Amino acid sequence: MEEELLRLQSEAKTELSTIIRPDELESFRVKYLGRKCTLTMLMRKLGEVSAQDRPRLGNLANSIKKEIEADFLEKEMALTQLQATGKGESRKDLTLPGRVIPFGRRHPVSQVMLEICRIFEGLGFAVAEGSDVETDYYNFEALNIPKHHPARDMHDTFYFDESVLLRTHTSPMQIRAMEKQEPPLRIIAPGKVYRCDSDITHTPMFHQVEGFLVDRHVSFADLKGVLSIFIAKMFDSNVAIRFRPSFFPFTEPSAEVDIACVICDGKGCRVCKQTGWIEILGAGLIDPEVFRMVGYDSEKFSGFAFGIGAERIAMLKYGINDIRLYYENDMRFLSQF
Ligand code: 2U9
Repeated sequence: MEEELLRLQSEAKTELSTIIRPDELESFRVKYLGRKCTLTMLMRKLGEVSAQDRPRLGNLANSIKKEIEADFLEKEMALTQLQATGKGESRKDLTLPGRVIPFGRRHPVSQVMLEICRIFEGLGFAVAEGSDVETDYYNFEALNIPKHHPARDMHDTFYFDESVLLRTHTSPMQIRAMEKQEPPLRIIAPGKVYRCDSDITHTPMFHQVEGFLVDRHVSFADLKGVLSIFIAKMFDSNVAIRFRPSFFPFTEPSAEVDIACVICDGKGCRVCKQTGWIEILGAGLIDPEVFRMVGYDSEKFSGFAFGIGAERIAMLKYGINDIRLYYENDMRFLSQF
């Protein structure tokens, strides 16, 4: 009997420790302290044990019963307290609808960047990414932007020190690519760029996708062909395009590319300043001086390059008139895209 009593004591302790709900506690009470419980049955059998052992076993049975009763009461109080503070298992309402997990989405500028990259990847261009922090050499010198050029002014460029800066375009990537590889090369460089500028059409940080192609016998006609395909895929396949002469230190000849205004269809409106045209990118044939800096022979090779401002393309695509809206993190604005 002693063995049975001790086993019961240990079983009761273990079972009580796992109880977390009031209904489990009631089952425990019936099992270990009820009128027909094992302990009561054992106590009733005390009359059958020898007179010598009876007092000892009787005392043991009584102390086990008291211990189980005390542990039971302690657990009951603990569960009542948990219920009152709302932390108890019984406070869980399993009929409540599940929590809705909000799904994020890509920022409109990221969407446009990806779309631009996909179009050029489809034309055989490989993506190259690099650091936002650059040196004066890769950002300016190697791109034929001499020491006294206005673009190098503190008012246009964020400097860390004399020769380390935040890149003002993704072109340094392309210089590095040319330093590593011989032509033919077809690369696009997407990424963040930084300029000291802020108004409704400029933010100090914006996104560019620049691209270039170098091979033998590359001409302006190749540039026109590639950019026409890009514009047809990005905008309407029938949109009118025009190339206007321009100047960039790293391309010669250079051009700015316009499309017929997507708002008024070329008729003239406030967005296109009544011209019927909207500028969407800059481009040109790579200046032989840039080739010289990377050790390419400009007698053998020629190439074209272009630069696209992603925010500008997104503004045109989505009819947005203030670039700063992209960076205010207003969910009412961003969740529309
Ligand atoms: C190398 C050589 C030439 C990249 C080019 C432009 C013209 C251009 C602007 C578009 C909108 C900058 O973001 S923007 O303000 N870019 O007009 N970019 S040609 O020419 C290169 C690049 C790399 C080695």
